[in-house]
Amino acid sequence: MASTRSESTLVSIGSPRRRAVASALATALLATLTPAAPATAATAAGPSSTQQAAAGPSSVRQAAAGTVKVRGQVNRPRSFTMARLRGLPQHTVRVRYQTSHGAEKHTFTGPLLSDVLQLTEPRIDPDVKNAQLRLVVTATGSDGYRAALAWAELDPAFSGKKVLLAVTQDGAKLDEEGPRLVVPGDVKGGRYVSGVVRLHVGDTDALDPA
Ligand SMILES: Nc1nc2c(c(=O)[nH]1)N[C@H]1C(S)=C(S)[C@@H](COP(=O)(O)O)O[C@H]1N2
Ligand SMILES: [Mo]
Repeated sequence: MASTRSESTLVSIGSPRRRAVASALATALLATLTPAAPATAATAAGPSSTQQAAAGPSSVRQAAAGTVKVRGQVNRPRSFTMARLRGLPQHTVRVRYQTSHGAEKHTFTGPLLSDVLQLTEPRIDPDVKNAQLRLVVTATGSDGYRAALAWAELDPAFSGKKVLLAVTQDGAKLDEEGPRLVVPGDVKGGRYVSGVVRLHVGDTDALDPA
């Protein structure tokens, strides 16, 4: 119960993850705009989205959030802006999941994670049977939060589910905090990583070379 209790304690003062993401964004913004200024004002007050919008031009906000780097076992490592993610074929999913603060029900839109990753050309050995099933993908948020998926889970042809890198939640753009991993079918919300800044494609052969 220890982990549940600590999560509940945080929840009692608000939404810890949103605060963490917003706080990281505000700190990055402050560092960009006023490098010498201490971040105490923004972190103590908890920045509102209005304050963030008023803080500077959109180019500054873009630099702080909304760009996803893809690295690892890929032939073409690259970054995706929110605009680029919106330019890919868009899918819509309606999902529900459980959190420490109750049940959540949301509609997300965005590209399939598999479509995003295919553009980076994951290295798959054609001489190994179902080599793609050996791959794992991690998604990391701006707060360092991370969750892993096996390749088969994010391949809609395999799992039958649409795993998204969502750019909207309930019709609202996620441009401020960045895209969100959406894993339909997950009972708990833990893999709905918010503010994704990095995707890593890994080969499990490196973990178990035998
Ligand atoms: N970046 C980031 N994403 C995160 C978390 C986090 O701490 N950081 N918490 C996860 C957990 S444990 C849950 S239950 C859900 C909560 O989703 P909600 O904010 O839509 O309720 O977000 C997930 N995504
Ligand atoms: Mo959670």
